[in-house]
Amino acid sequence: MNDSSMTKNKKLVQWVDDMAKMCKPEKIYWCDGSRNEYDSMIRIMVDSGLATPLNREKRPNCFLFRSDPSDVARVEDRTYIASKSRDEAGPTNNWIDPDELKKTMKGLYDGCMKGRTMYVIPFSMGPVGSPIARIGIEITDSPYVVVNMHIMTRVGQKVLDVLGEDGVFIPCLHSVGKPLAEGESDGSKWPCAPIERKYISHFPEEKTIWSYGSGYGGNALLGKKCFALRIASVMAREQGWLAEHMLILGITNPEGEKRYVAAAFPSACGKTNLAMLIPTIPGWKVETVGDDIAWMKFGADGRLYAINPEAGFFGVAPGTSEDSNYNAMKAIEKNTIFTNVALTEDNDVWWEGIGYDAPAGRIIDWTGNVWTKDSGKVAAHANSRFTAPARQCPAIDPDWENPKGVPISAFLFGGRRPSTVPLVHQSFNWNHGVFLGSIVGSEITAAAISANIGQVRRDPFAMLPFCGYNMGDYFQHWINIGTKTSADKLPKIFYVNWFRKTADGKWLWPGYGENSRVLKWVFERSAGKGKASETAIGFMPTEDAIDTTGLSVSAADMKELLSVNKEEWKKEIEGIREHYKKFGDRLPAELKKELNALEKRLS
Ligand code: O2Y
Ligand code: MN
Repeated sequence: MNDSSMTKNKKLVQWVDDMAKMCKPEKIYWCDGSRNEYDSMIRIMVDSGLATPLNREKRPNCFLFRSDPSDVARVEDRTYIASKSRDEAGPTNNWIDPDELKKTMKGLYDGCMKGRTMYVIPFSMGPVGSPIARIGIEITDSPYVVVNMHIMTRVGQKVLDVLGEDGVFIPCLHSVGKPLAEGESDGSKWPCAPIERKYISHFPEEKTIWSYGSGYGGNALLGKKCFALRIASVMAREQGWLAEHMLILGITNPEGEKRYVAAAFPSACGKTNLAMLIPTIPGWKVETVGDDIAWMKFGADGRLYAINPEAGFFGVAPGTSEDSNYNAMKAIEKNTIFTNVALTEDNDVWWEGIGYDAPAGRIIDWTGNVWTKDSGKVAAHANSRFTAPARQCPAIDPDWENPKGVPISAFLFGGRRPSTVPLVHQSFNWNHGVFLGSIVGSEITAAAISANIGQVRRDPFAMLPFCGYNMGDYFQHWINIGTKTSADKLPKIFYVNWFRKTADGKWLWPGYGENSRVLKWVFERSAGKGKASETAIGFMPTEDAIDTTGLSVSAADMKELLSVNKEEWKKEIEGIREHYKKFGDRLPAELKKELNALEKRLS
């Protein structure tokens, strides 16, 4: 079958027809999501040389891809929010007039799929049929995107069945932007367009996504950042729910009581590691619901329930090891796609920070060249990735696919802050918690941007690259959510900082599994227990409130980790005022009030 007879949804059939007329593919193929389909798609790419099968004993059903060196990551400066007015996109987004952008992109899309197959991928973000889930249809000319979407989302006929004759879907159009001439083929070359012709475009009023020119990650797997965050954040605001850049984990105490926590950290702050953490405190267990995105709606009981809209992990490889993330290493032992990592002589994968030296024998780096340790280059690209089914994570939560979602007891916010921000503090109430989310940021440490070293790059709610509308209105939406239920039913809000350093630059906190000690306090506080004292910045654990049994952090360092330096916080206030200025009159009055109150408490 694998054609439009798979659906009776007239709007869908019409849209596919319209897009085919514009893109002019050689063939159209409707994806059924079957194992057979995945295997044959992989086979096509192995035969062309784009995919390398890995060692069958060590990594069954695993494949390696190498992208074009110009197409290795999300391209934020080519990502657009094309709302009707610039103001609606707000000061933190790239805005282009939607008519102008469509005109440019239609010119690029015209005939862009010549010589290629147009794949139609019906996908569900969230368990199929869940009241929190939503449906998207991605049209793409990339078989690499098809196989990744198989892992990252739920694909196929079952989705079309739920969509029915007049169900609503988010149209997601994607092309690698490399039409083929008569008789031409890609061979082993990764197809994409040059940077100035890449466009990752969002039309929030139409709830439509158009992506052109990149085949990589968040630029091309449109269910992830484009739909589940940028477009979903707009839908969530309109419909009274939350679409957040948050991991979701379940934590169980030795008595068997369980609570769920959702946590937002800027990209590259260790969300996947925290989501899969193995506690160092005896008797405690952490289980994973998701590592990147949470969709949350109020349940009939007035609590917020979260689903992970994704079905897989698109995790960064470098730095992932059995020490940093044992569960991730287990999850990627089979049925996994690797992109831009290094290849060992026995056809296994390797990357910097995998926990052991590169094995003897020939190593091929992510560019396809022979690599040696003394080359001065990395073998795996810094943004190389694994795409692995979430069900393969040994710590996957039994309720990770519960269509109702899981009830959230606590939100964590955090970033990389070598100074000022303590290991953990809790907001006084909801609005103060929204204030904490709005000031999330990481300190700039890279030598390359030395002029800004020590300055905080604000990434409110870790949503800076992912909020599909004016960030000031997004803050207001969070404030409004707090009025929809009673305070006791709202998640408690915390700010954590695993990255505090001594004056001479040494980490004060060991991180990884030891973060469970902080989660334990969060668990207790959200249960109305746990010892805390009131400080100028929020509730802080009393000296004996964090379980330090067996922890190799000195009492002095613990004191430093939990200290509040008023002078540093006064400087922080100046930075927050500067950050808030950007939002003009869209900044909620509630947040101005919180900032003034903090200033007063510090004086
Ligand atoms: O470069 C990309 O396309 C990947 S970025 C990414 C991937 C998984 C989870 N989060 C992110 C992110 O940038 O936040
Ligand atoms: Mn992310």
